[in-house]
Amino acid sequence: MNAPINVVISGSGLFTPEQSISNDELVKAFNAYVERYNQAHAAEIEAGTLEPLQPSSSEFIVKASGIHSRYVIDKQGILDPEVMAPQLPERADDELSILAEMGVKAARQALERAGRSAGEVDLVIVACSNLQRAYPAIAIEIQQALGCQGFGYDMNVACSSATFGIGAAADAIRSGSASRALVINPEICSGHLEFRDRDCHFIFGDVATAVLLEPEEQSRSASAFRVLGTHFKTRFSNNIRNNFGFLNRTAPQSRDARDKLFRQEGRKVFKELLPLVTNTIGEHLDQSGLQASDFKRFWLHQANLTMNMFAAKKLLGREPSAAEVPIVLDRYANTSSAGSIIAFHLHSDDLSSGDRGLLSSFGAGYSVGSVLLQKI
Ligand code: CO8
Repeated sequence: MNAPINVVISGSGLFTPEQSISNDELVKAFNAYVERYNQAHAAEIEAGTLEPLQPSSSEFIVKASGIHSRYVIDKQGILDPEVMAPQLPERADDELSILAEMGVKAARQALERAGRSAGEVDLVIVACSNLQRAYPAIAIEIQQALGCQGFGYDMNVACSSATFGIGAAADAIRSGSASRALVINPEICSGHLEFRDRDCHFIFGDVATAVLLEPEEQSRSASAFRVLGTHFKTRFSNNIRNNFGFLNRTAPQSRDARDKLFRQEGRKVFKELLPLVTNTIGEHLDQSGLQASDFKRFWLHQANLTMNMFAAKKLLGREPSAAEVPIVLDRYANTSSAGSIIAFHLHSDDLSSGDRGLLSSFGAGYSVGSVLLQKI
């Protein structure tokens, strides 16, 4: 019998859009929209038949989420009170699609860091929250753009897409169905965010991340992380939901209704998801014969600062240090599946051989992913 294959993450990549929006800029645009809306509906508001919209505030955003700014693909459209959405012109079928373009940039960096060429990759997984079209798969478009071999497919487990994608890629390499895999997470969260809704207008940002996985014995990377194990959990919930889909045209009366964009019950999510996250990670540690204290770093999903600190404290049984739980949501906001990978990409080079780190995602579904890593 062959010895089991150890799989490593041998490179990671990050594409950050050039434009960024501060809380103050976002709130100014939102409040201008609110003022216009309330003026336009003054008679109904006066008559008590319509509730006036309430303004947003930067102080609330920082206090409730820890977010100070977010990167976006199109700042102008989002900040125009008449538009309040990114404006991304459609591209012709023979042009590289925008999601593929971002993914290619992140993937190239992951390949470069791993010292590999695209032609040596034979599996491309695009794992993200919202794909810009039904088919052909963005992964297959990226496979062609990069010049990868083998096959590719898209998958969506919302914020947990990246960790589930890493699990699928590691399994494929171990089973022999692939020899080297790219897992790519292009997230244009601004495209499915309602910037007119003060409960969530501040939550998301745009980005793309990528990781390369390959057998440890083939790795050329000076900074590779062995995948010690993966563990996943899902439990159905409507508390984070987006009803956009190809059947919307079959019910034209509600085609553009609010439920066709992201919406959530933030408080309920907070309360229900946290125990699921800490229990799932706890289970994984137990199965692996390890404890939270055996881990130097926790690259957690980047949705909410309080949530991350609470989860880390629960796992460690003490206050975590800033170095143990790197935070990127302050300037990237919630980038869905990419968040924990950004944290990994920016905060893993300083670890030493033998150090362990835990990558975890949590989000819609509900879905939780836990990936235990060790620097080789
Ligand atoms: N400015 C001022 N006041 C506000 C604002 C605002 N912008 N927004 C709300 N308020 C008010 C509310 O109306 C409320 O007032 P009242 O008490 O009078 O009712 C008060 O402030 C408190 O509101 P909340 O209870 O909503 O505030 P929270 O402290 O709960 O904070 C958060 C809101 C930040 C949303 C918080 O609940 C949170 O982060 N929850 C966890 C969310 C989470 O982790 N979600 C994961 C989802 S991500 C995911 O899975 C990806 C899905 C796919 C990606 C989609 C991309 C678009």
